[in-house]
Amino acid sequence: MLVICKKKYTLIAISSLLIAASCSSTKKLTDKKSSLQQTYKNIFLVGAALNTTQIEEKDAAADALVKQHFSVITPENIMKCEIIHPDWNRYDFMLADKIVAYGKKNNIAVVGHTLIWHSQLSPFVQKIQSKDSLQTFLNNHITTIASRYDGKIKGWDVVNEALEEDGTLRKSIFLSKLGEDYIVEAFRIAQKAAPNTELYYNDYNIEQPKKRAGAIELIKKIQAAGVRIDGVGIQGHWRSYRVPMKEIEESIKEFATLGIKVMFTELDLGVLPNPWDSDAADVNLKAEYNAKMNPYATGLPDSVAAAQAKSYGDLFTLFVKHKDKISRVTFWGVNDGQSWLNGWPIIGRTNYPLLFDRNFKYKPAFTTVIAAAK
Ligand code: 9MR
Repeated sequence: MLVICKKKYTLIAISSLLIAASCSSTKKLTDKKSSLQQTYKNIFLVGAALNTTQIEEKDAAADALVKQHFSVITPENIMKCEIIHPDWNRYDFMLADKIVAYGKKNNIAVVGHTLIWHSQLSPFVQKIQSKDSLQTFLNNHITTIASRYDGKIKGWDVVNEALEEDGTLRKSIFLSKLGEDYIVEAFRIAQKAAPNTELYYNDYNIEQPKKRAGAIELIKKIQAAGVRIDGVGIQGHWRSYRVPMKEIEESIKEFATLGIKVMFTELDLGVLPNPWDSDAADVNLKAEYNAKMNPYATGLPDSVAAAQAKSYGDLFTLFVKHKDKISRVTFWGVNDGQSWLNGWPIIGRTNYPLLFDRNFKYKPAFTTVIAAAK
């Protein structure tokens, strides 16, 4: 018995030591550097997209960083149609409710992503044949979800990625069945269901001139219909060695003249080559793996980390210059290992797009982003 007790106490002592060690290392991690959200407090909100593990608070290291650094969070996936609305008459709010509760508990704003998107639709939506049924879906989907969280979240990406690269409307199921007015309609329904929630249009590459012109036309159309739109989200999936600074600055200015908030909503600066030399963040694009396309599989060279830090620094300097027009900058993930860019457009690569590395350590880019605010 005595032996057992001794063992038990030894075990308790060891596990206490481990807990203490892990607490102190988490503490060290969180104490080590300035906080992004504090540094940018009077400039704009700084956010991150959270994955399911993080939303369920099963990732302690990420949790500590989120609470220290971010004033706003976006669910990376769990508010998308295929998860939140799996069947005609069935909604699953379990995880969406969790992120909203997480935000409330920690005093972090939540942005809903996304109500109407051609991708990640539930199979039942893809099978809809008639215009009337799709119109009913649009109405039910937006009304049910947006009203549930009205007054509880900051804003919604009401429509996501409705444009082609040339600025014309994307040939989606919504366009083909409902016609081009579906976008104004989506905002009209959202405005009614969520009078206390900001409403945004969100897309990638809309800093590029042709697509930007398409986005401006679309936003003007919503405004001309007397429907509310509060902001535009430029996603910001760029490559760190080729950030389109000129186009970004032009876009900030042009979108701001529409009288709406400008946001960078899915920022990540990947370091890997793109097979098509493109920034189109179309989740459906795929290419074959080959080692040449995965040059940093064993680690990020210092020179590449330094170049990325410079790009992030330059970009945030530009954002700060236009702080009167920019309301939020959100990173698409917390650490490099959790980024979607490890699996897209080529599965199995090792990318390094964010401010924290795979071990939640601060990268040089963190320092330049902090410095840009000062
Ligand atoms: O990062 C998201 C990834 O985990 C998902 O597999 C993918 C498909 O749902 O969507 C990714 O997020 C996308 C976002 O919702 C819209 N803009 C492009 C983002 C990256 O593909």
